[in-house]
Amino acid sequence: MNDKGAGCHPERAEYYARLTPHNLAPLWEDLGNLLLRAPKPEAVPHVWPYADVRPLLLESGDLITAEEAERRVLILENPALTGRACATDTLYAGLQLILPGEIAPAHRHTQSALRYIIEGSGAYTAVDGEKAYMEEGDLILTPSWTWHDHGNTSDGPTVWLDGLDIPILRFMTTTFVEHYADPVYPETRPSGDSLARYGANMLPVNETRAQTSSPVFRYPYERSREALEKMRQAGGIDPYQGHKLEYINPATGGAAMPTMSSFLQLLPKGFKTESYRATDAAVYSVVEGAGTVRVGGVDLAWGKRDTFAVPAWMPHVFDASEDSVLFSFSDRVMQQSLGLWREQRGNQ
Ligand code: 1HN
Repeated sequence: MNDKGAGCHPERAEYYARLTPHNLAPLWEDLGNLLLRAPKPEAVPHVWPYADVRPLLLESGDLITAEEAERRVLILENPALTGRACATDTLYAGLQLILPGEIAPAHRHTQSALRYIIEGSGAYTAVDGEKAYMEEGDLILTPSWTWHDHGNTSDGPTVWLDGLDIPILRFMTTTFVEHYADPVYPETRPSGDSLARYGANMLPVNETRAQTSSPVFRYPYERSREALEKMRQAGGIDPYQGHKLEYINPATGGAAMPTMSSFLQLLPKGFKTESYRATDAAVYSVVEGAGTVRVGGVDLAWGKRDTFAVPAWMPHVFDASEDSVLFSFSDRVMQQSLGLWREQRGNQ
């Protein structure tokens, strides 16, 4: 309560009470919550250890099929945002399970989605008629309004992290979904076609189609991991992020999708980052290694296959106790395209 407030001024309180039935409210009472000196995310830092989630996720496989569920996913709920499908204020994350022989039926939606493969080999996502076969550590995209279905023709369970811009599209009231008439969308291109055309540092000649999202659907871990290793060998390291690369749309050089940025970073054993914060919130998946992150005053320990959330504008410091590789996605590109993104290196 400030000294402008109703508490010190009974005549103002009486006036405010008469505003309410007209659906009016005095801005001056609320201005301090609307104009913040710095962002105040609702989300809190949190880690979802894979050892806790995995048995519960596998249990869901006995309760419901992928086809009945449409998508058999456990939502990673931020403890401060339960019931809202939010891992951070702006990002949705979930862990999806698909068992051998199952299919998750074709649909498309305006939300952009990314999948980061955590466990298993040989399941696939088909994107607009092209299958992308999954290996651990691969990034697979299903850009906005692309038809997609998943299948598992391998002999083991496959688990991946889903990252979607659900809270962002909900806020913009731009959510649409369509279900395909058949469970599986027809195959129109051979698997690997998009990577061949767009993923060899070349582009098809005379191609004019608009590219708001990357035409590459699968970013194989092998290649990204090798690039990080070469960076390490070359020497020099960013004190705030270690060796960090962004997944890009090769047709534009920009982020792979318009609302979510995605990254892979290598933190060598014993490396501790300097304090860093930015206005984008991020969800991390641990591909290799172990360590801790101190974020917004909270210490989170992480290991292989764990997922953790770093809310917006919270200073964070990574400490890698082993050679570690972290995948992450964030809302950075959306903020950047609106001219809003800020970062702060060090404790100024
Ligand atoms: C979705 O379509 C998928 O296609 C995964 O695998 C998770 C969460 C909310 C809304 C749509 C998928 C989703 C989703």
